[in-house]
Amino acid sequence: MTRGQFITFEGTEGVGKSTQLETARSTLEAAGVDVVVTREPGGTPMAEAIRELLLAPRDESVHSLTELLLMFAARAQHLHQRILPALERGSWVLCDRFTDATYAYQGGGRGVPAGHIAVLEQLVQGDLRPDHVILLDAPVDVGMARARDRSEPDRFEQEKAAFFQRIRDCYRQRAKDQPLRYHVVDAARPLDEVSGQVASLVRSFLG
Ligand code: Z5A
Repeated sequence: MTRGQFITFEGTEGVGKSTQLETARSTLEAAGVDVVVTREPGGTPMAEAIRELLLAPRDESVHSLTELLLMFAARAQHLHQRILPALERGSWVLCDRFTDATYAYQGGGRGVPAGHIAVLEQLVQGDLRPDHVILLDAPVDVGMARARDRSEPDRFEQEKAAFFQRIRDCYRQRAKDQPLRYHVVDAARPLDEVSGQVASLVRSFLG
């Protein structure tokens, strides 16, 4: 049995990750691939409960290490209960965010040293890294405007534009540093163009 591929979707809020995950799912299913779609934080009942803890707006200020450890607690559960079993049975896993989001949000956004994140990454994941990271990149105000129409902002969405700018800068730097793993898509383009680019990228992963 050949191991499935692990593909993650990243970017600042509202850039279209959920939308493009569906493009990737339908492209792969049309090619006969068994696909598992999931998200972080979340993906199992317990990890979804941790997601609720993380996203709930609260009066108490949340320490950056508390946030970091909860992200990896949810990830350990998700990885071992859901992602690894799916990859091992040959399914492809499409995940809305993964550890690259931790480097961008907790690292770039909150200022946690990358070395601390790397220690937890190795502890929780061993050598597992996404095979491909699709970075949907758009100016912060474009994503914020797209996300604005939704319900009450969560704890992350309450942050200011400067926080999301640091996150975007961090993602773009990581894409420059890891050009084989990262695929940058201009997410400010009209929806049909972005979907077309994501579909052809995903087809190229089929080999
Ligand atoms: N987080 C973290 O801090 N550390 C971590 O390690 C992880 C996560 C894993 C929850 O993530 C929060 O967790 C997140 C980071 C943190 N906080 N923030 N911000 P999330 O992924 O669930 O939340 P999100 O980033 O806010 O995702 P989102 O708002 O759901 O956005 P999206 O999935 O990228 O966008 P969308 O729902 O596909 O599209 C938004 C709207 O734009 C929708 O109406 C679309 O129809 C429209 N759209 C999409 N593409 C286009 C184009 N090209 N043109 C026009 N309109 C478009």
